[in-house]
Amino acid sequence: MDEGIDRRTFLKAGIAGFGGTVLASTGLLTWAPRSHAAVIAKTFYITEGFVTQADGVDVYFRGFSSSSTTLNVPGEQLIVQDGDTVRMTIVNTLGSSHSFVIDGLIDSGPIQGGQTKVVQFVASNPGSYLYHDGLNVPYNRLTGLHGGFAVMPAGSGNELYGGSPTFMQQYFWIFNDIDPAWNRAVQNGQLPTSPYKPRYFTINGLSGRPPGAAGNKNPMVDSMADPLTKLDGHIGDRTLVRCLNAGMVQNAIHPHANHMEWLTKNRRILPYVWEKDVIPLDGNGGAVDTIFPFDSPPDAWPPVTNQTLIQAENEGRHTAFPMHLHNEMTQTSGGGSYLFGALTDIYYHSK
Ligand SMILES: [Cu+2]
Repeated sequence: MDEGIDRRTFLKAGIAGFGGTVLASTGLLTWAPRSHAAVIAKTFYITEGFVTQADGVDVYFRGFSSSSTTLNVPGEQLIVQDGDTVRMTIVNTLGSSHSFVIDGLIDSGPIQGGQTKVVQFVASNPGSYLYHDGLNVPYNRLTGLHGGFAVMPAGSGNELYGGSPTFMQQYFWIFNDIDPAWNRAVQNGQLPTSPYKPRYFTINGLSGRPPGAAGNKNPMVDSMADPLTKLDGHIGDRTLVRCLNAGMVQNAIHPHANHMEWLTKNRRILPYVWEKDVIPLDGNGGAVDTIFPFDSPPDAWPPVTNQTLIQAENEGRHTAFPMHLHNEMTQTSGGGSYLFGALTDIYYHSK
């Protein structure tokens, strides 16, 4: 029994406190390039609480949160540029030790329960990174202590790395898979004793709700409707999607409508840009960067053009195509409820 437990505040991540408070209502990463490096200061509070899953079950999580009274799973997305000095203040409100790690950039070392640590580093190697707790691997990371970190090339607003294919907007898709028995062990300060059996699969902390289900199209709970997760664009709005996997499961990212351009794998720039309709994403911190071109879908009938989009919108209809993972288990929750898993929608809008 962890005696620290009564001192702590258990948060119920509700709807309002959950997910990217600084990003406000959208998952779009907004970015304006600068000609000079800056000092970027950010404070994260390590907090804990419960998040209601797609089948109604409350599951224990810990997160790098934006305040001591919220629970953010994943933590807020951060974007800086090459050469910036990043100063992170990590306030550990829990009784257990945690750390803040970005592989290749920073490792805070252990931060004891109740302690605060400030770490500073210079951002380099433009690309997409998972920040995560490097202690008690992989349990603390799986329990929610992770988030997305992006380094832009200095002075560039439309490249992943200097000279990369260009984009007009960018998003994170941060995947996780959750075994509540493992989270419960972390809550109790123990190591899990059961084999890993993930029951929930999330993108940016949310699962999908299929049509007809309670919460369908509620952006607070349905990843297929949440602006933190879905893609929005006009025809031609080339969209960088930074895909990171905090979970254990190997994923296969499969968008409808367009193939995606596959730029990197685990931060290595690929020698050729392949256009693929399924892109593999490794478990345990895997990373791929892709561009969804937002072309008129070549296989859609009737055709999708700006004109048909205008007409559809005038008639009150959305034009959206799903992105789902191509392994069956990830499309479920609670051990089998189909379409309550990691999927989202790609919305085409008229200009
Ligand atoms: Cu499909």
